[in-house]
Amino acid sequence: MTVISTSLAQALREARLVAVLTGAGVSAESGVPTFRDAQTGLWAKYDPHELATPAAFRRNPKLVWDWYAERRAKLAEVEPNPAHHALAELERRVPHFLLATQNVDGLHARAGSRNLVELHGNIARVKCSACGAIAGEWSEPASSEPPRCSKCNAFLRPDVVWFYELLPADAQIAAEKAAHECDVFIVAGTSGEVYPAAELPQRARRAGARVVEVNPEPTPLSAIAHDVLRGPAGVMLPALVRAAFG
Ligand code: BJW
Ligand code: ZN
Repeated sequence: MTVISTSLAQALREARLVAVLTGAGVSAESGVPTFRDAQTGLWAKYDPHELATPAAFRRNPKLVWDWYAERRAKLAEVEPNPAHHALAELERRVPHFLLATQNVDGLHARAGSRNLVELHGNIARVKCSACGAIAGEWSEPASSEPPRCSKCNAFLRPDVVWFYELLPADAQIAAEKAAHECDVFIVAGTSGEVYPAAELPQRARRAGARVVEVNPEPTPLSAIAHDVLRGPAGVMLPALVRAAFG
């Protein structure tokens, strides 16, 4: 496990703006499966193109709806872990902070993160697949087919971002601005394989930020990180906040 350098602790203490990008690995210790991890990942069992694309939903709305309903039900049983809490604590310790998450599980907000953007949406919300009307939060059990929009009668779908879809513009703009302006950029628990989120640490690096990766495994982003903390986020993020702020 990596030791946190005094220079990294000092950089965090002196940072005016800290930006963070998180991925599924940050929720792994809460018991939420990641996407690409070989044994436990969601896509060890399912083909993403069967489930996380607009075409997949058009082809088989019930299959896709049920997959999300099942994940939503499991999320009701999990809690934020020390990684989520450490990021909420870091936000309280630095002058300016933005957390951009690819996670749709809502655990950062539940841990108390405030300046938070959800790049890939939120699994708790549903919207119309045709007119886009937001139908609010959904907690009903799976039914024989997906529910229908009250305005146009098309199927409702989870308010998440599938492959080939644009990210919510306000979230993406806020994340890009923070990447350009931050002093320290922390990228935690993501394989760095999905764009445009994976561009954020690269943009931060080009703009002069100190880039810190937290991940037990190497990723394509390891090469651009100034500091690589090789360990679970639930251990390394609390250690990082402790090293900087005691
Ligand atoms: C731990 C840990 C612990 C484990 N502690 N760490 C070719 C065809 C089609 C599209 C493209 C293409 N080439 C490029 C594209 C663009 C595409 C893309 O990037 N594809 C790549 C796969 C190549 N991107 C898009 O389509 C995006 N939209 C877009 O670009 O629009 C413009 C466009 C329009 C038209 C055509 C093309 C482009 C949208 C991307 C949306 C991604 N959506 C998903 C599903 C969300 C809903 C849901 O939850 O079901 O988002 S996919 C999935 O991947 C999910 C995640 O947020 C995202 C990232 O995954 P993440 O979080 O990194 O998880 P993993 O599992 O990959 O990694 C976990 C990591 O944790 C690992 O590194 C572990 O080591 C680590 N770890 N334990 C710390 N304890
Ligand atoms: Zn509608």
